[in-house]
Amino acid sequence: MARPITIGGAQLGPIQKSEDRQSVVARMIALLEKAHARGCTLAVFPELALTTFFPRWYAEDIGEMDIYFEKEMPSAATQPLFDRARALGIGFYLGYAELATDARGETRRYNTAILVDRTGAIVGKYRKVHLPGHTDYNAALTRQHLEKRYFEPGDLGFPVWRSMDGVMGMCICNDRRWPETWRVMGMQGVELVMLGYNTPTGNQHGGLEPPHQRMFHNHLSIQAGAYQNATWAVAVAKAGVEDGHELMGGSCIVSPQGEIVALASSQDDELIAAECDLDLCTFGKSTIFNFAAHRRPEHYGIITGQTGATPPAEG
Ligand code: CDT
Repeated sequence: MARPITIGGAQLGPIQKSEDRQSVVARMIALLEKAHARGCTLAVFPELALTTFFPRWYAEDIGEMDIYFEKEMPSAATQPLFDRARALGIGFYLGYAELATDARGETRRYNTAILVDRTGAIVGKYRKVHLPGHTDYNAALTRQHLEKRYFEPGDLGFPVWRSMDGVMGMCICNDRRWPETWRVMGMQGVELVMLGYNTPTGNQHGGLEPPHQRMFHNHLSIQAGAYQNATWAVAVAKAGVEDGHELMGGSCIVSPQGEIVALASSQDDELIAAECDLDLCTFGKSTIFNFAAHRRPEHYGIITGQTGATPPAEG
């Protein structure tokens, strides 16, 4: 039996510091209209989709960056996106910076994504676990990447949700490079992993990793994660030259066989779409990646027992 769902990857071009949320939301709604015209019932937007990628800027006082965070969702600025999506019958993944207050009344900052269903209800929330970059200003780098300064690691794990006729999971940008991200969702039977990203075209450590390799690693990570867990994946960039810094495009939709079935060709606002039959996950999940039949967890303890690698002693 087929379970097709037509999904849109709603890539955004650059968002300059000077662009306000109302303008960005208008661009996102235009992409939703295109998605609807192509028969999509689910759309994926990038990581930190509402503003410029502010972690490239250093602020001594991290509170100065709170202007880029959302205190509630939907917010006044994003309500039109929720309203239009519901009217069109499209669910969506949205990445944003979340300013939360914990049970003790303390402020928490997360790099967050939510999944909204076709009725406009928020089905689930994910907070980015693998935060790349560094905490303090580093003059040796060609560019700062201060996610570790402005966010704390997510505290929600990698949950999946049964929604919109499938088992849905989310992660964010750097998470895609970590097989653990995919496998934890794979172990919950995930059928579609949605993720947004903001990935600089150049390596901040210098020229050792040219742009073509960075794009290769982007796709390699997503294709491997999808194949090894027999899941669809939709990965969506914020791309182009943002405040003088270039972010790669390459948004893609990947099948459970690990093949790219739709690929963005620009570094601008662009909709890619594909009909994704969620039942195609069954083949991999019941054969080569039949976890119950083939996994050997008694040999995997080192993965959760430590962070750094421990090579054998020399000599
Ligand atoms: N946003 C994000 O996670 N970007 C990272 C690049 C980090 S370079 C220090 C990524 O993995 O694409």
